[in-house]
Amino acid sequence: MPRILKIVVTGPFSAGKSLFVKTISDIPVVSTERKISLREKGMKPQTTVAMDYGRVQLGDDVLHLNGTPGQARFDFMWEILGREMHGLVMVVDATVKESFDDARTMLDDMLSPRPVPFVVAANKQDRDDALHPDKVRKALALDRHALVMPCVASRKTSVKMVLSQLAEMIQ
Ligand SMILES: Nc1nc2c(ncn2[C@@H]2O[C@H](COP(=O)(O)OP(=O)(O)OP(=O)(O)O)[C@@H](O)[C@H]2O)c(=O)[nH]1
Ligand SMILES: [Mg+2]
Repeated sequence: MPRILKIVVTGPFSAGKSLFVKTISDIPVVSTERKISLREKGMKPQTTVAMDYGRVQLGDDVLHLNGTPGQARFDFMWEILGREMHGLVMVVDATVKESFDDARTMLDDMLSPRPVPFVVAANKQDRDDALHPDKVRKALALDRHALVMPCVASRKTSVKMVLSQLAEMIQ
């Protein structure tokens, strides 16, 4: 049966959420990126302030991808974007351990009103300093049944793998 699934792509600041949605979307992504104010040296130029929207067909399923902002000052959007979702992707930057506490808090906040299937994407696995997905699972204190997958958000095959697994978990 063809399904239309609402998938939320969330995670801490700069984890790779926008790139994840852009890489896989069949349509040009609707994004709300704005210049970062008070940018520190080496920091990326833009951040998501409201949402990313993309769409992809995977087999029979059409996935509507709703990317959230990562910064807590835009957290009013998390509740709006989380409404009626079927599944959640938690993107974490596996090279930034300091972001794992934020990721765990976001995961609990998003799932407690509506427990849906989720996958953690241990992103930036193309970098030497990326933690192995099992280490990410441990750091996030997730139980052993939680699915934590390696991810490189710039690679379509990698993003597709994460989303296909999630779609399979959705009844
Ligand atoms: N090497 C590497 N860089 C990545 C990967 N995914 C994202 N990036 C880079 O990480 C930075 C952040 O990516 P974004 O897609 O803007 O992250 P975001 O989670 O949407 O960030 P916010 O919306 O600001 O919270 C960008 O410079 C990306 O190019 C990856 O898998 N590997
Ligand atoms: Mg973004």
